[in-house]
This record gives sequence, structure tokens and C-alpha cells, in this order.
Amino acid sequence: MQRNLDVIVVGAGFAGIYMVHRMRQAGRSVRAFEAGSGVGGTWFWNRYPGARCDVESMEYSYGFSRELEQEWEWTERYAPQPEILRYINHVADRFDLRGDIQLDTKIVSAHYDDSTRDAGPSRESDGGIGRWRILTDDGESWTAAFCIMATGCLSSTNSPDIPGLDSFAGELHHTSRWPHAGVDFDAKRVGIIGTGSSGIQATPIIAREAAHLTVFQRTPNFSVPAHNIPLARETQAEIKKNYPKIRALNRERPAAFGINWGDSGGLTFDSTPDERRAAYENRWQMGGLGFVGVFADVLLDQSANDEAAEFVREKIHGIVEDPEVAALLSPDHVLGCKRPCTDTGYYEAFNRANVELIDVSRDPIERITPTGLVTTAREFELDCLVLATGFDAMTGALQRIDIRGRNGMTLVEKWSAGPVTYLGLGTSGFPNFFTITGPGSPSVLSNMVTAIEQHVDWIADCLEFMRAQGHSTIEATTAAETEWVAHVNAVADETLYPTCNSWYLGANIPGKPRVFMPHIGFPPYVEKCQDVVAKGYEGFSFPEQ
Ligand code: NA7
Repeated sequence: MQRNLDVIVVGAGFAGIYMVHRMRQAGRSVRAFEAGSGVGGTWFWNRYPGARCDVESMEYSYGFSRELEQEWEWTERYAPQPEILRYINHVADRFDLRGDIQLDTKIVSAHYDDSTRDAGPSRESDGGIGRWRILTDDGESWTAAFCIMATGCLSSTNSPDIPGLDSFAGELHHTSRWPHAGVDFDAKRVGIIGTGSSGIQATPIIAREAAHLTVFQRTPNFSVPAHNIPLARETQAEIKKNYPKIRALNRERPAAFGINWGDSGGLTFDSTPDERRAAYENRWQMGGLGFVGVFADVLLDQSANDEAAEFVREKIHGIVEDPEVAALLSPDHVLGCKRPCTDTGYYEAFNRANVELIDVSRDPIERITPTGLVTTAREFELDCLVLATGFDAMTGALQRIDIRGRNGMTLVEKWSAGPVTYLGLGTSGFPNFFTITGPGSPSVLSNMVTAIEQHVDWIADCLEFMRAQGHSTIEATTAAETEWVAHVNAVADETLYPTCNSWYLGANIPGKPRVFMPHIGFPPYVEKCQDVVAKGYEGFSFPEQ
């Protein structure tokens, strides 16, 4: 088997799949390595009950193929995880990509070998110098001219460091590593730790199935009802008729999705109190993430945010019958600075007799025992414990691989004070190394599929440019990345985003540097990427030249 390739791709989720497709179209030898036993990335692993995308299905889908977008039929406004997984599998089959995807394989290390680079430039596929050497967990070694990380932003599991966790004798499941056969909660006493999107989606379903559910909440989250409905054929047909136009309009929106929401209502206090109330109610009825965009300054102006947040708190009090429970479920942080959730019956679940909410910010979890969980106030007997504790987002999956650039420098070392990238695409000292939706790009603050397509297209076009110009190596400059990191942070500092302990800042992982990682705003980012190309890949160098 040919083990010297043009391109190695790590991961076979939305990003890896499309990267493989573009590389094959360009006639390059490519192989994607995927730890899972199927394609799909985060959608392969996150099979917990209620797992569903918070971007509408007609928008959370590839736009690169007119035929694909016409033939695929979504069944619901927000696609459930099994349907998204079927879609990704369909794409892999339709474009005949499986032959270049190796499943059940973890990449352990990726080292750039420049030991003999003075002897001459590396040619693609020649197995020679200035190449990436990749080692898999079953000991196979591969080389490639380019190493492209499609490892996902929300793929590296965050398991809490709670004393005694390993001693639990009941069933223990993390939402992001859910058993394929599902979990039977029938007649069980279940505990769930975590009230982010995963916990909020899973809670109402587990509540219906289990004998008893205890929700251990450290921080309440804002959640807006999804109002999920079956997708009518006529609605779908209408969108399909105008798909290119709709996708183009979405790309002009700040997060590259949400065309149905219409424009925001301008600045909050330019409207009268009655108009504002009507606007909040309208967005609440519309459902989903669009609520935060009700006015343009919700994430810019504290008073504007306070009012929108208060509206949600009132809604929580209107739904939850016990005022004490409603108060506990009401967040006091800035609306939207942690990713808001989109739910189906979350707050309603707390009206059930078999659901109990425990505030572990007041009475912290002390330990897990073989039979349950102990807080500083009480002991809970549990048959099953669900960890909905999230991810080491954006950098975790990259930093768990031993990645080394020039002179053996590790990525972990280079990013010890926080990720340093140019455009979230490259980092200096790591030639021919690209990150798809890396830190410093819009990624999680945009429609991930649109962001992925934009990155994959940019990288594929860059490789074509290099081939045409006879360049064998590309690398971000330190000056460009320093300026870019400062820019990403300056944009964030103009907003209320950095005000709370979100995973956007790495604040959910003990010891992780507190740095705002995503770039806010899709259109200006795309403009910058285009400008960089127009200026001959400004901020990148082609070291052989
Ligand atoms: P999130 O949003 O990071 O939520 C994780 C939750 O787990 C959150 O409520 C945390 O509380 C809680 N958590 C984490 N560690 C602990 C410990 N040790 N004790 C108690 N509670 C803990 O992850 P999700 O999987 O729900 O969602 C991630 C993204 O996926 C989501 O934003 C969507 O974009 C899709 P905390 O807030 O840190 O106090």
C-alpha cells in the first residue's frame, strides 16, 4: 500500500469528508484517518437521547453540490442526530469517498520532518524530506506533504475530575460517548451532571423514561424552545428552488445562518417598551438561537442584554410551577455569552414529580461512591449516572495528538498561553499544516458546515496555487499570527462574550488559558481570507522561494 501521500486528513466528520472530496477532485493522493468506526465525527459519537442540531436542517447541510442539496430530504426543522449521521453517510457513499477513509484509527503523532530539507524541496508523494510523518495507534506510519486537521471543535470529551468516579458500580455514560445500543433508563434512578445543550436536550427524555431523575446543576443556562416541527414537503421544495440564493444571503449574516429570523430590530432602546416586549415574544415564538439576535446590541450593551435576559427568566417562571425551582433554573450571567440552548420541554420537565434539581454550586459534589453521588449536603442513590459535562472545545482534539513542527516544537508548547493561529488556518513553525475551523476562525460562532466549506475551499485553492507556482511549502508568519490573535481578541472585547466562564474562552477546563478562541463575524472573516489571497497569500511565506 502507498504510504507516502500528498495529503493526510485527520478526522472524517463534515470537515474531513469534504476535504477528501476536494483533494480527490484535484487528483491528489489523500487518506483520512478517523478514530470512530463510522464517519460523522461529533455526530457519530453524540448519540444521547434528544441529540439534535441547533441550526435548522435546511441550513446545516453542504452547499457544494447542487445535486446533493436537491436530492436529500430532511424530515424535521431541526435534524435529530440519527438523520444527520445518515446524511453524512449518504455523502460519503454518493461521492465514493470511503476508499480514502480509514476508520477505527487514531492518529497518535504528526511530526514535521525537516531534518534534510537543505537537500532540496519536497515533492508531493515522494516520501522524502520536509514532510509530515504520521503514526497511528496500531503502529502504522504514513507520510504526506500536507497534514490537515479536521478534528472538530466539539470532539474532545471533558470528563470531570470527581473523586471516586471510577468506583461507580452502576451505569456511567458521557453524552459525547454514548453507547450505540442506547441506554435503558426504565425503572432506574438516574443522575445527570451538566446543564449545557447536551444535558438540556437529554433531560426531558430521560425524565420520561426513568423512575427518577436528579439534575445536578452548577450553572443554569438560558434555553429557548426549539418549536421543532416536521418539515413540510412544500416548505422544503420552496427552499430548494432558491437554495443558492438562500445560502448566499446566509453567508452575509453574522453567523452565516438564520435567514428565517429576518433582520434584528435595530438597537434595543430605539424601540418603545411595548415594541420591545412584542419583539422578544415574537423571537421566543420563533424559537431557537435567533432569540439572541432580537436586537443588534444584545451582546454589545449590558442594559440591552439585561432586558432580554429578564424576559427569558420571566418565561422560566411562567413554565416552572415551583418558584424556588424556577429561580434556581434562572441564569444571572449575560444572555448569549455561554452558548444558549435550544430545547424541547426542558423547563417543563421540572414540573414532573420524578425530577429533582440540585444546586451543586451551593452544595458542591464531593465524591462519587459505588452506589451514587455525595454532595456537601446529601447523598443520592443512583443506578445510572450521565455526564453531560461537555468538551475541551476547539483546541482539545488538536492538543491530544503529539503534533510537532520545525525543530521538534510541539503544538502544546507553542499554544501554552492559548492558541496562536493565523486565520485559524495555520500556525508558524508548522509548515504545510492546516486546521479546518481552527481557533481564530468563526467556527462555533457560525454555521459549522458553512464555515467548514469555506475553510476546505480556501485550503484546496491554496494547494492549487502552490502547485501552479511551484511552491512546495507554506507557513504562516509570526507577525501575521500575532496581529491576527490580537485582532480576534479585540473584536471579542468589544462585546459581552468574554464576561462569563464559557467554553469559548476555555474556562470550562481547569488550567486552560483563558483566551477567547472563535472569531466573531463570518462575513468580515471571509473578506479577510479573500483579501489575503488577492494579496498573494499575505501573511504566509513560501519558504523554498
Ligand atoms: P457544555 O455546554 O460545556 O455544558 C457542560 C455542563 O456541564 C455545564 O453545565 C457545566 O457547568 C457542567 N459541568 C462541567 N463539569 C462539571 C462538574 N465538575 N461539576 C458539575 N457540573 C459540571 O457542554 P454540552 O455538551 O452541553 O454542549 C457543548 C456544545 O455542544 C453546545 O454549546 C452546543 O454548541 C453543542 P458550568 O457551566 O461549567 O458551571
